[in-house]
Amino acid sequence: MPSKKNPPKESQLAGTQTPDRANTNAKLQSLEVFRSDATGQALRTNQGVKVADNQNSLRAGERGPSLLEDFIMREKITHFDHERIPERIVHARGSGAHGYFQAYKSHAALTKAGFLQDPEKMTPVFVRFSTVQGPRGSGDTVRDVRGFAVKFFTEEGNFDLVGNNMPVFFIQDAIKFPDFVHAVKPEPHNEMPTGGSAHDTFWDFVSLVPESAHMVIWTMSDRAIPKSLRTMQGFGVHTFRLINAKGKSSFVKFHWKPKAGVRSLLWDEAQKLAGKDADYHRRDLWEAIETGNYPEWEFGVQIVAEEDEHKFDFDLLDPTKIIPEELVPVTPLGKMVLNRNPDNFFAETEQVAFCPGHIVPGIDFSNDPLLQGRLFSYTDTQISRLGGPNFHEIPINRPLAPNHNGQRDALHRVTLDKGRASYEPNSIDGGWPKETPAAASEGGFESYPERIEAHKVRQRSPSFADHFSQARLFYRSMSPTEQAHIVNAYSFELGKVERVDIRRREVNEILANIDLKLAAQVAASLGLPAPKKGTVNVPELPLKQSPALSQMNLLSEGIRGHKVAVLVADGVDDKHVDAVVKALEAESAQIKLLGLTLAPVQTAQGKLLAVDASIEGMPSVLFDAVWVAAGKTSTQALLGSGDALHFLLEAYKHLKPMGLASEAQPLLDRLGLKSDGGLLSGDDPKTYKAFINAMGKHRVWAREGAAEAIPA
Ligand code: HDD
Repeated sequence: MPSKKNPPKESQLAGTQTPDRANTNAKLQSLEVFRSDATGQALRTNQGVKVADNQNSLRAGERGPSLLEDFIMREKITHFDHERIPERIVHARGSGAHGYFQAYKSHAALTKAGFLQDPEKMTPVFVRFSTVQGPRGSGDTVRDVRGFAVKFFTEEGNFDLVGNNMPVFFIQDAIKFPDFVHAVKPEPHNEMPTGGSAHDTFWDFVSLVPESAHMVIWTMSDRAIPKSLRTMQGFGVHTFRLINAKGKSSFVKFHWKPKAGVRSLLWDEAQKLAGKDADYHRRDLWEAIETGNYPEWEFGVQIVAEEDEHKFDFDLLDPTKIIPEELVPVTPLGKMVLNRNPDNFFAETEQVAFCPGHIVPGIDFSNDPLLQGRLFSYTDTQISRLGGPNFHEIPINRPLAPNHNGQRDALHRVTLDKGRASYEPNSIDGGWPKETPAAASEGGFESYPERIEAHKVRQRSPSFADHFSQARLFYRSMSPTEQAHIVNAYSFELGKVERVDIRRREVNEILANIDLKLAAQVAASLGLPAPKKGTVNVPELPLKQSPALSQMNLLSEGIRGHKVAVLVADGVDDKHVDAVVKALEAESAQIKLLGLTLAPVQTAQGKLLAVDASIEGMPSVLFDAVWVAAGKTSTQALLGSGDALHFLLEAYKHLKPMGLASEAQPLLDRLGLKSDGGLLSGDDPKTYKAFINAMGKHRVWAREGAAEAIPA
């Protein structure tokens, strides 16, 4: 099993490595001069005084009162009293990682951005994934949008791509963001629910705001319960511009495609995980990096020539619309690999400050009114969250590019600016720092000189008016299984809404406009009449389905990083365990041996076999698949364990591939489970292969009907 002690061979890390990775990592880290290592150092106060006693405060006599003069205790407690900073108003719960970006080749024809010119160049990145609704301590597996924010530390300055794992958004104009967030957040009177949207204020808002329909159906789909952070797509959402050295601009949409494929949890699994391991996604990301199974994404763009801006049946500036990949395929630009965990969660993941307004020459904004508002909001929020306008000096936010200018002072200023002239132009300091011309060879930033001739108005363009046709496209592009999950999600969420008029409005005025069958199914589960027709005319799109939207088409090759539980007990056949583990390790799966307790298992051959965890300690929801090893006695032991039987039944119910040695058949008999395409028994390499193939399909979807009949 790959572990920190036993990392996979370089050759197993297909596609993620370059020969000089270690050097590059060392080089990138050496740029971060702020990392502090206390190894071998004396304990001192913040003023540098060595501390002799960190156990006892200063007092008048052993049993006497504490003394105010105890500067050591006062300093320590004062600092502690102020350890918390305000959490992010949205996206408070997050997990971060370092890595690098590397272009596949030069993309000079498309953009002059330096980090996209040279395939040899590795640009450091820091990524923060997040949920949106819940506070810092909320569960990872709630139904929610996931933030996907990437900070590229390019030589020309920081570029932040602050995206989500869904390609659209709830609203079309930033002025509505506080309304939306107030509606989705826990309700103000009782601060419930934590981490979810299944409550009245959210559904009240979205049922009154039809522009949210497309994004809401994404959040009711399996995309909102990702299996892990490394199995999510990422999207820049808005249309941006890329500009080449000749000044030619193209519209682009940014995409991240995970090497590990796009996979999701089942809803029952997600809910259980929120209790069994609230840090499920954070832990998965951390462990994947620690064991050398580096998450990787392909970075790409959909490119629309300037002159084609108006050739679509939607507006490129409308953030509630995708450009279907069938119309404009994604052009791959490079890859991102996450290969280093933070040293300090607070200093890095909590203090990192993203802003969509952080761009570099060769990239520019579009006039998307949601993006335009974001350009203001992020810097503004950091001022209260991170305590002033110097947050760019916090180590995790510092650009690797130099950043000299005339900005001075303010709270927590760290830089010690030398010289007398903090203004420009100046003659006193030789005129420095000076402007740089915008020519590509020079590198000064220049905004794209878009011609604008317009009235100053508060108006939405009529080209933003269709709110349903793409929601419909999404629904109709889903497999029947995915559609069923969407019906269940709407039913569950609306079922939690107390007010019947809100439920009815969502069904009649939103869902009926997306798809009448969807509306009828949700209505049935809510005990409402099925709507006969929609409330608006929804344009029929020439594109009836977009296969690129269905996760069924987005699985990875192979099972690298999939987690497999191998159940063992006293009397297990250790040769069989070896053979299974070898077969799975050859595919770079991550294997855990689970016993009835943490005690080593006595094998049939008389050896002691160490286990990784107990069956009770690592429930089946933590795994992608399960194998039961051979052994007559061990099977008897498992048959006598309620935990083991529950583990298997739950794995079956969650449609997980299961493999059992022939001798373990009595377990299936006891549970009344029938073999299927993903429930296999046998002891030969052919069975292992079939098991691995079933894992490659992620779940045994054909089992869904049989599994539903089993009590949860
Ligand atoms: Fe936002 C955080 C993504 C619209 C205002 N947003 C934040 C984060 C992500 C996004 C990933 C967390 C960054 C991190 O990890 O620190 N936000 C989006 C996307 C949007 C979007 C993809 C639409 C396409 N956001 C949006 C609007 C506004 C904001 C319209 C305000 C007008 N977002 C914020 C914020 C946050 C934030 C309040 C909270 C913490 C922070 O910025 O740094 O300013």
